[in-house]
Amino acid sequence: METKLATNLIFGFLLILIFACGSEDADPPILSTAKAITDFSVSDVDGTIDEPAKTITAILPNGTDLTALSPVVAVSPKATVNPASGASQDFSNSVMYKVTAEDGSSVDYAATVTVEPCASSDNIYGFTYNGTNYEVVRENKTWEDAAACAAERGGFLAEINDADENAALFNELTNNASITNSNTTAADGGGASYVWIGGNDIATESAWIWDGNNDGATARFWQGAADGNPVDGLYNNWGNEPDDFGEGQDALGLALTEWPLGSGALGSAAQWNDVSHTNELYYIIEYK
Ligand SMILES: [Ca+2]
Ligand SMILES: [Ca+2]
Ligand SMILES: [Ca+2]
Repeated sequence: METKLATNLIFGFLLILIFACGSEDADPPILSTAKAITDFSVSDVDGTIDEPAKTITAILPNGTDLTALSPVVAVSPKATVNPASGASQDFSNSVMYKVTAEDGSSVDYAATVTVEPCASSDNIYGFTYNGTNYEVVRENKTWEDAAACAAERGGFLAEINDADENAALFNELTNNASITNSNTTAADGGGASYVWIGGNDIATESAWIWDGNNDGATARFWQGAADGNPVDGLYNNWGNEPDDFGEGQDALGLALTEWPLGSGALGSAAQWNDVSHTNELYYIIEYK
């Protein structure tokens, strides 16, 4: 009996020892609560993370398609993120990124991606004439890109409807818009200076239309070359043009100087010339 009692005591002691050791092992591990987005980049542009607000913003170049972007997202150690880093997302609207910590707690970040405007406000001169708002944009674009920017801003390349409007625009361009003429020249326009307005004959040679947002909804104002005719009595202010010179000239420039520059044999400042639509010129936006 004594032997058995001793054995039970030893066994009991061992049990207590094992239990004691075991209970130490069973202490719950400390799980990380860290759940921050620590880095966010999209198309090689670093996003700005506002940690208190749980928002992320990034601005991509004008023209970027926002519907399929794959941001690279870094999160706290042991946390996970959904959508995953590198997963393609549609950023037409903000996208929520849920970060889940090791302990299962989570937080949502709203990621908003926008594109730069097509024109910098530093390069825009706005004015009003006869109740209509206009903007002169001192940035060089092809006629199509200028028309696209006009449309993006809610307007159209200026459509000049009468001599008073032409004179008012020319006055603003030459006296108030801070244009350096040598920054907006067309080599095929006698080396003179021009700004884009909304006319072109891109679709049909010699059929000149107003289509300042390039949407195909048009009004024809001129038919033919320099010896052509106005259509429906609409205003024109051509120099000795249009002549579709050289490789072809399909877009409408309002001249800031005479052309050819220094001679003026073909036209005067404030008149119109057809020049290649691939020239990169300043432009005038009109708003209805
Ligand atoms: Ca107009
Ligand atoms: Ca032409
Ligand atoms: Ca011409």
